[in-house]
Parts: sequence; C-alpha cells; structure tokens
Amino acid sequence: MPEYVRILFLADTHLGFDLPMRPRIDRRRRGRDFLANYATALAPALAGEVDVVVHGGDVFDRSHVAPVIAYRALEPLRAVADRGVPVFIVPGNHERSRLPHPHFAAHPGVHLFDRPRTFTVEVGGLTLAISGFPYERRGVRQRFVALLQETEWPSRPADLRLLCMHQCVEGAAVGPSNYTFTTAEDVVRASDLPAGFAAVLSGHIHRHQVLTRDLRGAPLAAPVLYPGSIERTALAELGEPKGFLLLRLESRADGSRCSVDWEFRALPARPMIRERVVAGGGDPRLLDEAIRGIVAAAPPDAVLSIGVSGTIGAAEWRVMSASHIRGYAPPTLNVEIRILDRAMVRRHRARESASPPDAQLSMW
Ligand SMILES: [Mn+2]
Repeated sequence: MPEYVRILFLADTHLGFDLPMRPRIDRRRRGRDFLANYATALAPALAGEVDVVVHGGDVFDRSHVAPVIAYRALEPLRAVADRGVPVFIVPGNHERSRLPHPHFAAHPGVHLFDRPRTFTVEVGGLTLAISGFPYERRGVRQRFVALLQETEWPSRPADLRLLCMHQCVEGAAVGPSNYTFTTAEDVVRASDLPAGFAAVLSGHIHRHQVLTRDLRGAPLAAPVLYPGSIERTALAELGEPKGFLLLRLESRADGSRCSVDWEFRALPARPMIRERVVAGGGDPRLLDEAIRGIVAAAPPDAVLSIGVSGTIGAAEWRVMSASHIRGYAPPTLNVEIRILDRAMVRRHRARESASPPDAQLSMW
C-alpha cells in the first residue's frame, strides 16, 4: 500500500461568468473558456490519477445561477465521485457561502463544507481527515480560531490532515502592484494557523501562490496553497498564469509531520491586454482610428480592455458603442471600453436612458 495521497486542488472556477442563458447578441463568450478549463482541470481525476479532489470555492460566479449552469458545474464532480474519488467542496463568497442547486452534487462521495466540519476518508491505507468551513464573510480574523474549533478536527484520529477554506491569509498578494494582505478584518492571521495540518488549501486569491512564511519571515505551521482561478476574471489578473494544483502528501515513517509536494498545472488563459486612449480634439474619427488600431494590433483571441479619458461627446460615444466595434473587430476578440471619468458615464447614462441598450456604451 502506498503511504501517500494524491490530491487535485482547484478553486475559483467562477462558472457562469459571461455565460448568459439567452444572449441578445452572438459573440464570443468568455464563459466557454471557463467551462473548457474546468473540464481540463478535472480530467486527471476522471482518469484515476488522483485520490481526492478539493474545490476551494467560488465554483460559481454568482449565488443565483440557472439550473443548467449548476448542472454543468456539479455533474462533473459527481462523475468524479462515481469513479471512487471523493470530492470536497468549500462554498465561496461568490456563491454567498452556500452552493446553489446542491442536489446536482448529491452523491455519497461528494462532501460539502456547508458548515464547519471534518470529513474522514481512507486512501491507500491512510486515514485522511479533511476539515473546513464555508467562506466566512464577517471578520474571519476574529472568528478563525472558533471556526477551526467548530470543525472538531483534533478529536478525529487521522494519519494526515488538511484544512480547506476560502479566505485571505496574511501575506497573500494580488494585482499588478502586488498588493499584500496584512491585518484587515477579512485576513486570517498567519500565527493562528495551528500545527497538525499537512497543508491549508484555500480558494479566494486568484493569483496562484504558496505561502510558507509569515510577514516577519517566520515559518508557517503548514503551507497555504492557492491554486488561483482557472481563467482570468479581471484585469488585475493580467499576465498571471492560470491553472490548478496536484499535491502529494506523504506520511513520514517516524510519524512526524508529513511531506507535501505540489505541482502547478497550467491551463490555457486568453491574452489580456490593457490600453488607454484619450478622446477629444473635436474629431471623433481620431478616437475611432485609435480604437481600430488597438483592435487590429491585438491577437485575435485577446481580452482587450481600452480605458478612455478626455472629452466625450455624442459622436465619440457612437464610435465606442458595442455595435460599432462589433462591425470590424474579429468575433473571437472580447473588447471592453472603460470610461475613466465616472462623471462622464453618469451624464451619458442620464441622457441615453430612453434609447435601446445596444446604442449605449456596452461592455462586450
Ligand atoms: Mn473568486
């Protein structure tokens, strides 16, 4: 019997993102990329290459989703469980700490952290205890120690233990400026992580990272692993590799702390490009040409975000409308126009509120 456990850990799949049920217009939907990456990420589990699957939360992009989206998200997890691979799900903040349509996941091998609790499974002769709790939205910093206690983890005999959650931990970093979470109410203190867990598996932070030390450089009681999101959900993730984690936990012969190895498996992520143009100068053709130039230079499968500043009149709004840009942009491209001056947008919305939505500024 091998004395190790192989775990597939994915999180922040945000299914339902840009996936309208009745699209008004036919264009490339980023939601399909998320579904494709979700299937790719789960493939090793369906192929029998892992012993356990953990979803670290934000399965869905929203707390209310159409049944067909819930089915497409949860049925694959049931299929994994049907192969004899137990599945554990942490509800995240995007599903408001509870999974919608949970009946699609109903299977004796699918375990949901609907409250703080500890599940125990036998894998390859080892007893694996998996503790966790759903996303805590009110002051996890204050509540963390109590939540852990509510899982009753120390009272469950086990060879290996994991903690699963969907939270920020002190030291986690995001965004182009490398913003690092420190002492806010929604950040778990590194020193509150107890000894006894082989690893902490967490969703919520969309950049893949592994924390092994606190902000002062002291080693953590257990590594905190973030697989990150399976595709880029926002401009803040521009340039970040996307994927999931394969873990191998091995218990040491002397019964001391076990060893944890991890491998990041990359998933295809569409190129995300951020550009800026300045409107104004009295001739809307200049803005039209500037946007056309950016579109022409972008790879055809890019997710393009164009920030517009300057003076925007009626003619400028027309050249930035979704219907106008759709007229020349490749259908495989996603274009978003961001108006950097909020007051300009408010005035425009007030003026245009009676016109059909397609004539208004749209994100697409
Ligand atoms: Mn998320």
